[in-house]
Amino acid sequence: MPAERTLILVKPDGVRRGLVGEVIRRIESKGYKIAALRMLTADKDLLATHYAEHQGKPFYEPLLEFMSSGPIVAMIAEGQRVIEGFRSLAGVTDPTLASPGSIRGDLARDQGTKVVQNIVHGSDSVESAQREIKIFFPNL
Ligand code: IDP
Ligand code: MG
Repeated sequence: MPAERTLILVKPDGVRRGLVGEVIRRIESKGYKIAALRMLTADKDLLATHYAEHQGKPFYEPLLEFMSSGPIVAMIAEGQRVIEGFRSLAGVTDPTLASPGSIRGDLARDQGTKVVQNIVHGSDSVESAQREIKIFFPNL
């Protein structure tokens, strides 16, 4: 079977705290391949496309504000079942509840902000992965 691909972001909190290497280490140690990688500061138009499903939610504007607040690192990771595999490495959305051993469980906590700052994004389905990879890597 051809390997699956997912879109992973190290969010501005992860970059600010110097955790890019730690996130990549966990992805590579698990055995997934980094197929592409770039650093960028995302503008709100790009983020509105990426987070379209959350438009209208109370944390939507804070989410765009936070995600455009500094550089992020975008990656394509590859491997069998990498979409669910990375979601498992990342842990659940709320870092207070994310299991110890996961990226969010080990490296993030509630900061009392309107939007949860939780270090990483990972696509949640094959359809989302294809859509999100096109946004951050239009040529791949
Ligand atoms: P996910 O990143 O675990 O897939 P989503 O539900 O897709 O979670 O939400 C996107 C991002 O929006 C989350 O990673 C988090 O930063 C933020 N977020 C999600 N739900 C809430 C919430 O209830 N309050 C504050 N921020 C949230
Ligand atoms: Mg999501």
